[in-house]
Amino acid sequence: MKLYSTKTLTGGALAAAVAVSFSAMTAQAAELRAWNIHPDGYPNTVALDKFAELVAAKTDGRVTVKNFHGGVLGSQPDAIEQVRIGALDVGNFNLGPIGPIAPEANVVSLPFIFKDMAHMHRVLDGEGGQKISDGMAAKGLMALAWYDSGARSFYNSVKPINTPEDVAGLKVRVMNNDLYSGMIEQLGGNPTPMAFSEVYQSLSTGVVDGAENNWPSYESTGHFEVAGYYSLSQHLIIPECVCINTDVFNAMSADDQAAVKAAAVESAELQRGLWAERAEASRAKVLESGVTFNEIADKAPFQDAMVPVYETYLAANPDLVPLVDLIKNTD
Ligand code: BDP
Repeated sequence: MKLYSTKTLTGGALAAAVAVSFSAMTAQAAELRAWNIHPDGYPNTVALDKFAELVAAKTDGRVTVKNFHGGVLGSQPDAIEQVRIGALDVGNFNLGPIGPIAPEANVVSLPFIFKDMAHMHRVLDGEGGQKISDGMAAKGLMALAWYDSGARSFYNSVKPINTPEDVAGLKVRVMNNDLYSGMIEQLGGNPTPMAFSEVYQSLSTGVVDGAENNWPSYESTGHFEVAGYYSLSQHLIIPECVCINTDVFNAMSADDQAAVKAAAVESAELQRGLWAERAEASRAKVLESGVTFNEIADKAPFQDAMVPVYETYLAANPDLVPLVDLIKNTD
């Protein structure tokens, strides 16, 4: 966070700051620097711009947000660390790469844990969501609101996937998280953790055969141009956060905290609507461009193959058994 005190300002800016400080004894404008991986027009990008607009309006300019879109500030795992240590303030993060840092947040990365998006929302809005955000806040990442990210399915440049045997031998890019590597291994494939920005090139040169993602990211990245088989496995439904450095948030006045939180929640409402529209539009666009699409008639063999992934995770995190049960028992 940049704090502009009168000491660092000169000329007109100094005059303006002094004018402000007459009306508010604690006059300091805080600029939050925010990381986003997605390009212009993507639902998250539009919603983050709305967040910035709302933060400035609701705090009368005491807090502002400067968004850095398109991943220009680096990869997601790096950006998560930067927000944790306070080198950046805010990020729209997928909970996938947060899982290795905050074990509570990792439960959402257990394959097939959510039945559908509505189930995921019910969990996040209840006790489960509270446990997850408490775990994240303790690690320096306070979740202000949750964004949608649809369901992730497999795609590759070789063949349609209908059974776990179809994954066997494929090199599949995954986000940085051992759960995803375990998931691909259990299906007989070769997991390749890799930054999002490197996937297009790796698919086109054959460094990897496939990856997995939702419709909007499959489309926005152009991955559909180089990996033309999309198979509807829907194995992961991972929420995303608008996360702020915990100390930065705690240092704000109660009014500003409430304003920033409300701005994030409002931006999330916008994002969810835009997400639903974009998921449809992206799906239509890639299918029109000739992508070979298949539903998977029987997902049970994929789900059965995940038993060891759950066992390994819960053996390493026995205290999270109740949270996993809570999610499974949420209707
Ligand atoms: C997208 C997420 C983004 C991830 C990306 C990935 O919105 O945060 O970085 O997937 O696969 O769906 O890395």
